[in-house]
Amino acid sequence: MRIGITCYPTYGGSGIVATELGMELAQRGHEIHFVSYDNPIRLDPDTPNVYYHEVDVATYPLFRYPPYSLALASRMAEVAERYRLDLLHVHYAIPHSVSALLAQEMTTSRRLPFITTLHGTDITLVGADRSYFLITKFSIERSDGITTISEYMRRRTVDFFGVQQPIQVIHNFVNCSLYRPNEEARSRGKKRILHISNFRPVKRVLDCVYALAKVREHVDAELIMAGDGPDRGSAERLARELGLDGHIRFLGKQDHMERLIPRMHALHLPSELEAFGLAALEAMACGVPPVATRAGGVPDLITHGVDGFTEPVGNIEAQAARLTELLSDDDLHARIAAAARNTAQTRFCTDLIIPQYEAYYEQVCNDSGTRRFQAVST
Ligand code: GMT
Repeated sequence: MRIGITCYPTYGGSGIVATELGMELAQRGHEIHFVSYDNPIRLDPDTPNVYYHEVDVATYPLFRYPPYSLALASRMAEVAERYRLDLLHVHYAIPHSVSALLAQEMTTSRRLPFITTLHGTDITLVGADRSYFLITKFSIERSDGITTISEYMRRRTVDFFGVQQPIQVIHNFVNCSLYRPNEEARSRGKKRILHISNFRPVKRVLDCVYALAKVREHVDAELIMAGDGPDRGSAERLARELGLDGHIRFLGKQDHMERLIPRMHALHLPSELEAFGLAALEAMACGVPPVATRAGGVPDLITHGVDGFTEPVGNIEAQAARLTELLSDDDLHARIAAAARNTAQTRFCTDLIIPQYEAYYEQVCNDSGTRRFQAVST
């Protein structure tokens, strides 16, 4: 198939999933066209069958807010015509599904179906905001196919937006050959706790710092903070105030998580809400046990006490206790690490999930052909 993919190209789970999906599909022989304002991170430009089409957003003195959504729609329609795309697949509802809807209207030679994948904050934060509620609902309902990444997100979208169309749950995935344990790398140096995020308030990054203070009462551990975003400054300040600055490293944005994660002993994900928790899945594939919050779609991924731990949001005491156990009890660590790797391999590995997207694409294209036929014949 020839597929157009649009996502946020910057650091963030939805862009990562979209990029890796595109590259996996390309390896399976599909022709993939990324349409976005920048080269998506993690996109290997050397991948055969992958093309990137940049969206130029012209400015004009009248434009207080340059209309990216329109420039995107225009580029999507142009790419769809020129490369005879079979469908568009957009990640993160706003504004991508609105642009896809416009591109569909602009494509007159045939019906161009589009699929929207809902990732989390597009529903829970942005879509819930009064300014975007109606347009989010409208563009979801007008999508030819809707997928989301956890059962929690499916329920939440149905309950909150009253969407009647079926929403297909296709979980996030991980490449288990790339993300794999490295015992040798883990055996060197101190015990290390990893946090990965875009440091937005929903990630509760300060909880990582407070938890480290508690863990260090028992274990000489350090905290590695990967990523960047609005709350990085306050996390750095708190680390200084608590006298922990020598024990926390802020790495900023990282391109090669598959190299960093296997060197860690635990992952801490204390989010207020997490639609799925891709960072936890990547850690699990590397045999790094996650300590996360029992929030949103996380229980779709982590079975408490089996392949990781989930504790209540904001209960730093309980989260720190789990981290301490993992860092001080080698048998427990080995058991959870093996189970985590097993979960990634048997439930969320690319070989299991990518075919689900392929089957869904076929289904949507077939349904959309039927719909077009019905429209023509009535
Ligand atoms: O919050 C992020 O990490 C970014 C955000 C996004 O939409 O870019 O991530 C969401 O999508 C990820 C990939 O599907 C999920 O794994 C994250 O759980 C989800 N984040 C939230 O719901 C807060």
